[in-house]
Amino acid sequence: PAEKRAVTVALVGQPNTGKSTVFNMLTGESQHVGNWPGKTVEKKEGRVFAGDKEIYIYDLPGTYSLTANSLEEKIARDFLLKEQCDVVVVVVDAGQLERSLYILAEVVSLGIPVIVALNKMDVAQNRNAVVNPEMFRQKTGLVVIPVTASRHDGITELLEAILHFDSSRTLQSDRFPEINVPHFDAVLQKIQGRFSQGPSAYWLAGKLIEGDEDVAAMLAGQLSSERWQEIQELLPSPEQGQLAMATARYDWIRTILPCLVTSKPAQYRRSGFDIAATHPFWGKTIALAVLFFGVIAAYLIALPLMIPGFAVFFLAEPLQQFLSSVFPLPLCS
Ligand SMILES: Nc1nc2c(ncn2[C@@H]2O[C@H](COP(=O)(O)OP(=O)(O)OP(=O)(O)O)[C@@H](O)[C@H]2O)c(=O)[nH]1
Ligand SMILES: [Mg+2]
Repeated sequence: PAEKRAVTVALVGQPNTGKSTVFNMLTGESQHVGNWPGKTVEKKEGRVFAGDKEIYIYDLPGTYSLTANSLEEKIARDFLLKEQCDVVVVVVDAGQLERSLYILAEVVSLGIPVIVALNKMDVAQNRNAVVNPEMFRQKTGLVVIPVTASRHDGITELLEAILHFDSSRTLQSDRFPEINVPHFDAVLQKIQGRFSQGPSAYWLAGKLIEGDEDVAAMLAGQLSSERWQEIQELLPSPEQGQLAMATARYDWIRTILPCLVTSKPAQYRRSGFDIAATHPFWGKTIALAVLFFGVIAAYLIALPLMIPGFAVFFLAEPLQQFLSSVFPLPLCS
């Protein structure tokens, strides 16, 4: 029999977007799932056979960016940088699109083929926000699969997309988040074409601008000291660089977002009572009736409660006299 070809796939995305749910549905495993961020703290491997391929799927911890701010983020980042995965599936939350696109804005510049799993489509629909996968495809040039992982919707399509992924497909650079940051192009030029493996020069340049120490240490070790010196002279302060890079990514999100989501006007169906209660005549009649019966109801409920109160009031005096006769002074005076 023909040898099975292995494909490595990483599931990446913001915390709580549904990566482990997608993973479980794809692999039949049972990774910990719950409705709060930060559940997956280690990478987890699963395997599935499809077509003539053996697909290794990695569930990674949720991460807001590819900056190693926490151990979980470092695990996700190291996996993407060091393991040569064939495809990255970025799981985005269709119900919180703006936020969950941030990591996509960074991952697309890594140079690894990306598929977008547009998850929680059911949540978006319940919020009357229609997310349009076709527009998403057009605006980003990415393969976009609408998914509702918790109901297994779209999982077969996602597996198909992974199976048939055309790795020769190149992204058009004009669809990348454009980085309008001072000296970005100059830094990029100084490192472009120097590394045949690993992340793209585009991503590395961005990380240098952000003041990423690990990337800086790696490049300092691989470039000549003169070149590294030239680069360092171009770099802004880490704070300025991080702000500029984040702004560039959010600008990209804000340009594409309005094209991806259309909000339906809330379709609220008025019931018979709503119609009567807002009617010019019947509305006021109902309000008066509620007030009138409300007052009567208040008395009806209060009276039985008041009886024990009255009883205590009238019986207090004789009771005191009785007690003082049984227990003479000083207990009861
Ligand atoms: N409504 C709805 N809920 C979903 C869907 N997919 C996942 N969920 C729920 O979203 C929550 C988060 O899912 P997880 O799979 O744990 O998310 P995760 O991305 O692995 O989270 P971390 O590991 O913490 O980063 C859980 O409560 C899931 O049941 C979906 O398609 N629709
Ligand atoms: Mg998880």
